[in-house]
Amino acid sequence: MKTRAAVAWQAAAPLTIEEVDLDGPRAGEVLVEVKATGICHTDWYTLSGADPEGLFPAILGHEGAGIVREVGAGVTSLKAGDHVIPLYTPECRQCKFCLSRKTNLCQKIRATQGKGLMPDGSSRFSLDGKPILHYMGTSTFANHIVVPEIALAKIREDAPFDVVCYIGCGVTTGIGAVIFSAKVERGANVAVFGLGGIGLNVIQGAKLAGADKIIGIDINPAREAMARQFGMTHFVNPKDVPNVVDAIVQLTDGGADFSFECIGNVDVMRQALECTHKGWGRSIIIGVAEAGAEIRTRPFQLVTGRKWEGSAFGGARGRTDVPKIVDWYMEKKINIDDLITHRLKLEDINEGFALMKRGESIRSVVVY
Ligand code: NAD
Ligand code: DAO
Ligand code: ZN
Ligand code: ZN
Repeated sequence: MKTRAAVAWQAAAPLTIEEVDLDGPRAGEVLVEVKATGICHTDWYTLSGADPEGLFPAILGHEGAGIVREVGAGVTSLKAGDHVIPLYTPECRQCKFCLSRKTNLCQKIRATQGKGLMPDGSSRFSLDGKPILHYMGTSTFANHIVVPEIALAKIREDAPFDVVCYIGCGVTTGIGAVIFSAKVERGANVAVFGLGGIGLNVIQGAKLAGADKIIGIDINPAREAMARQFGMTHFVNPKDVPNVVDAIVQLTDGGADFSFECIGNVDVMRQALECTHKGWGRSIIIGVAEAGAEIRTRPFQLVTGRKWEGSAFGGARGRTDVPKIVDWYMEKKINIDDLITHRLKLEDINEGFALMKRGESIRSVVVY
């Protein structure tokens, strides 16, 4: 079939809208009509050329929601008409990683997904007979995609696509880091570094968990108002204090119980660790730093009981946890509506990246 897609031909060049060819689903695969997709920082990271694993030409996008249109041989858990969110972190429930119950990082299709290919080593997208690569196993900047069954979460049918698509990355990454990875306890003090599309979801996750002080840290003063709306109790602008670590230690009587780095800056990662409480503080890295970057601290920080950890896709097991997060939204336990600042047509997708780069959007959503 033909479908419309925004194609990334090369690094640092605008996406162009094309009618591409899409082969149908093979065994274990599913054809999905994407109804909406968010534009995330990671799409920009790859498009900018900074991602050393970025491959071109490719169809980017990893934050979508849509409807199953056809299933390939052997697919048992989904049927045409089901509403789904594609998962860049699949959940096969059979690999060593899934069976361990210690991680959400399913490895069943990792090798081919990282090469922009389907599990059988080929691409379903092409134009003029030349293959175009998939991206993060999702490629939601195409109106139709073919995805392995294990990389689709089935969701309730009354959930609006142009909102719950954000659960495909940012919402789950932020809220999940608090609930699934850190398991923040009621009454804990939490520090959140970076109040963008991820950090604001960490803030609302901390509120959901019943945290006491929720301290937001951002160099952009414009982020304070929205973060307060999502549950932040204290705001620190690093530009306004002599030492951001001291400021947080004072606000929390010795240090935060949990901190989350939601920027991707290794200097801030150090601040996030060192502002946690001696003896038990845990600092969770969510931000993705540039290739080759390294983190540093004095080892005595760890000897004295602080723990440095990380979280990918919020520690969520996608097929199991994503439908629950959709329920939380539908039950109004979490707010996604106010984080979606812009809605665009596919033709205007480059404007979505421009809004992100100018810091004017929290989340732009393309509606097909
Ligand atoms: P964003 O640009 O929307 O937000 C970043 C915020 O950090 C901005 O508000 C900015 O003003 C603030 N900031 C920048 N430098 C700062 C500094 N030195 N001190 C304090 N604040 C500072 O980005 P986002 O979409 O929220 O993504 C955040 C990070 O999370 C990115 O690195 C992204 O790649 C990563 N990410 C990780 C995962 C995962 O699974 N671990 C998933 C998605 C995104
Ligand atoms: O299993 O090695 C692996 C891949 C894990 C991917 C986790 C991605 C988290 C960070 C990337 C940002 C996603 C938008
Ligand atoms: Zn993302
Ligand atoms: Zn697995």
